[in-house]
Amino acid sequence: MDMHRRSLSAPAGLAGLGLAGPAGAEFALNLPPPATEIAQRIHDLHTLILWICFGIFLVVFVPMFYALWRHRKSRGHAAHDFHENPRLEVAWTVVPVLILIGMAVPSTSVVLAMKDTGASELTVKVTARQWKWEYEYLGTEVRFASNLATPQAQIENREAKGEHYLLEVDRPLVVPTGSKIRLVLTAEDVIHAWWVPAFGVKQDAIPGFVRDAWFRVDAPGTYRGQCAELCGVNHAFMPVVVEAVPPERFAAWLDEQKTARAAVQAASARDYPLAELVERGKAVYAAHCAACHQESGKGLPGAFPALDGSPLVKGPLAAHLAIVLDGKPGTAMQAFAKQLSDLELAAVVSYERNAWGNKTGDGVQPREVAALRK
Ligand code: HEC
Ligand SMILES: [Cu+2]
Repeated sequence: MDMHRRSLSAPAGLAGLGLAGPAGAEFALNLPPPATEIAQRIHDLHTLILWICFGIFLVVFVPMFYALWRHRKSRGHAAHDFHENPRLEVAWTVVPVLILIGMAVPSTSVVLAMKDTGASELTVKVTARQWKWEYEYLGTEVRFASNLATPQAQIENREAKGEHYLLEVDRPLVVPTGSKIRLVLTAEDVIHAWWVPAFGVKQDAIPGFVRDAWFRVDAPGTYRGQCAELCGVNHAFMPVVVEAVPPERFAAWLDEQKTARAAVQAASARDYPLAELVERGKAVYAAHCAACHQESGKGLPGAFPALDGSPLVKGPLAAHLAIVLDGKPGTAMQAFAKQLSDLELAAVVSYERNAWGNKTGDGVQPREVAALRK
């Protein structure tokens, strides 16, 4: 099936107009190339409605401008003085009604198809948080967070921006090609929206509600999108990346996740020297905490507290662990107990206690974190 051929692509010459800035090569007047049947149908609907609008435009404006020009005053035209023409009035009511019905029928059919999440082969629960997506493959133990992977140095213009600037993550959502994937979406803090333009999916994730959406991709590849609901200062930093792989590779990937999970559990079962915990914690901090508390540990005054020099971080372990595990309800500080492994939690807490100017010289072992979970 060639879905792309039928699409109306913008004349290539437009890209050379210099309107497009750095993304010039991608500048196009149309929707992005569809990768799913629904996206193709949305695309076709959009094209159909555009042509209908264009037809109406011609029918209304061509005679109007012609009449204005033809019957202009300078030619000595006097206005006709007629009123009420039942035939004409019925026609200009009935014709638009028919046009509207002609538009409503295909639109409704596309909307119904978009909402039909039945008979799906795989369900992934998507939980949105400030500012990352969490994916849980229902019926399996596989569950992970997907964080922005663009280096901070690119964001702060200390390095050149990469090809997928702000559209890259550490762990993409992996799905099999050719299967109907159902997403059930919710959020833990504010409203976010999961959006992948090539799939024709844009669904709000709302705290306290579960919404669903679906897609089926046929071509293996990497598809990118973004959060599409303004969700706080780092709204621009929670991209969506989906990797569609052939079913055999998907099955192998699922197995790898199980093995990796067992390895994480095994890794959490022993003690580590403090230096190693701090070293590991630095990476966990960069991936999960630095977006708010900053790499420097200085936070952002008024929004995110500094951890460098924080009495809570330098104080008794129990209170420090408690806020990292359970978060602080009603604030952006989320509970990390379910998001991170015992080892990651032990590492990040040990790191905070020994990074920057915090030189407590103490740390916490994974088994101590495990004990707190019960
Ligand atoms: C989405 C933003 C965000 C992320 C990500 C985040 N925090 Fe926080 N954190 C906050 C906010 C906001 C507070 C202040 C809560 C309050 O009002 O007391 C806070 C408070 C804290 C405190 C208490 C500091 C003090 O002096 O009271 C610690 C410790 C902490 N965070 C550790 C972490 C760790 C460790 C991580 C990563 C695993 C992390 N945070 C990730 C937003 C965040
Ligand atoms: Cu968001």
